Amino acid sequence: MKNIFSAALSMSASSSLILLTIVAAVGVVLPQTADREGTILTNQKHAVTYVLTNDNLILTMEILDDFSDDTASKSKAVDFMGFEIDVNQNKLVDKNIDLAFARVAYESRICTQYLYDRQGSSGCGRYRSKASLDVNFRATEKEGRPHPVYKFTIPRNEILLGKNQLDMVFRFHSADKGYTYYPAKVNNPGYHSFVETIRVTF
Ligand SMILES: [Ca+2]
Ligand SMILES: [Ca+2]
Repeated sequence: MKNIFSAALSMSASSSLILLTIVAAVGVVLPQTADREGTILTNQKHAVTYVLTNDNLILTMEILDDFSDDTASKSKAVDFMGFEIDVNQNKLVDKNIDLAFARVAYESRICTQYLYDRQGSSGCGRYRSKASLDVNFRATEKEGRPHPVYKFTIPRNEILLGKNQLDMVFRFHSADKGYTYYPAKVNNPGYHSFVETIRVTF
């Protein structure tokens, strides 16, 4: 009996050792890469910055010259931001391929949509995403006075698809100042356009 017990004990100890060795080996094979940070656009009115982690792209959009808090407004006069991605990078709006991220009207939660064409989109939630949105009115490094700040957190495997770049357009709406588009408001019929985009390389 004594011998069997000690044999079992010794096997368990060597199993633990093997397990530890495997854990250590996996740690070496799959190193965690450092977060990458950058600025996509910044001027006196607006800023878009990002942090790319192993799991998420975190995009922060700020209206830097708006000091009236309309982020929770239930009227149409709301401080509002969002962006669209030309997923297949062909400058065209492609149904059920290209994506839009913004905020659900009158609520502080995220709206994720497929674009359909220049005019239309699927409606919030039809594109099932694990992305989230944090709506704030606060000071940041870029502006010391409280202002509208939207933080989008998007799983990178939903949008980067193994690539290291995105073609994007950004839309800001301030209740006081109206709409601003980046890189530009393209003069074409419709609301959605990828004729001009900002190519972000991470
Ligand atoms: Ca405002
Ligand atoms: Ca496209």
